[in-house]
Amino acid sequence: MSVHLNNSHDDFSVQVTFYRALGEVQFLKLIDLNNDYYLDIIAICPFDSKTIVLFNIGNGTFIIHNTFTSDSFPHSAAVMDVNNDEKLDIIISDSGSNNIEIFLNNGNYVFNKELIYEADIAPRSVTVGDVNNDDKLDIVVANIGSDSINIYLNTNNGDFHYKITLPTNSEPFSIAIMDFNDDKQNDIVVAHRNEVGVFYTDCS
Ligand SMILES: [Ca+2]
Ligand SMILES: [Ca+2]
Ligand SMILES: [Ca+2]
Ligand SMILES: [Ca+2]
Repeated sequence: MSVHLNNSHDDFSVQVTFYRALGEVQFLKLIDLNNDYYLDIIAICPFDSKTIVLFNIGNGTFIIHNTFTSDSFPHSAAVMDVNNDEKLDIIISDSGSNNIEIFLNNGNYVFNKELIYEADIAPRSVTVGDVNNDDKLDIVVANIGSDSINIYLNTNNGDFHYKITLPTNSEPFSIAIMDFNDDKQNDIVVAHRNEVGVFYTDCS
């Protein structure tokens, strides 16, 4: 995994490698995990079952802070404070074991697997957002193997056992949450192999 630095000519010609994976790196997420205003990197290598957390130390250098292992073929990561301790945690969709795995931040940004929720078949993409307007972030997963999404409602300070399943069109690869029709209710957008679909919140 490497970063192309923007030089003064905007040609991004300087490539700096920070991590060499055994298998392919198939997922990247940029987020400031440790509240120092520098975006950090979460990268996933499904074939190694590994997630790598690299911290940005502010001068174009990323250092590997933590790597952790999933059961089988992790494919996507989302970030939220699951247990309300004001430290961000990482949620992984593990497409080989048909689970979502929650790695809690131990306070020093070491992430340990503490919770597992069952998904349908081959959860390929995970995201978080408030889908029922209660100001608590929920977890939503796209299952490429069963043509479905699972919505895990945050029912009580980080308890996600209440699961709703919705059928989708063929092969949902990727999922995101936002309010597409400006009705103040978040909607869910799903990317399939050849199309994009939106689930609008039914306010009736
Ligand atoms: Ca940071
Ligand atoms: Ca937390
Ligand atoms: Ca919610
Ligand atoms: Ca909406």
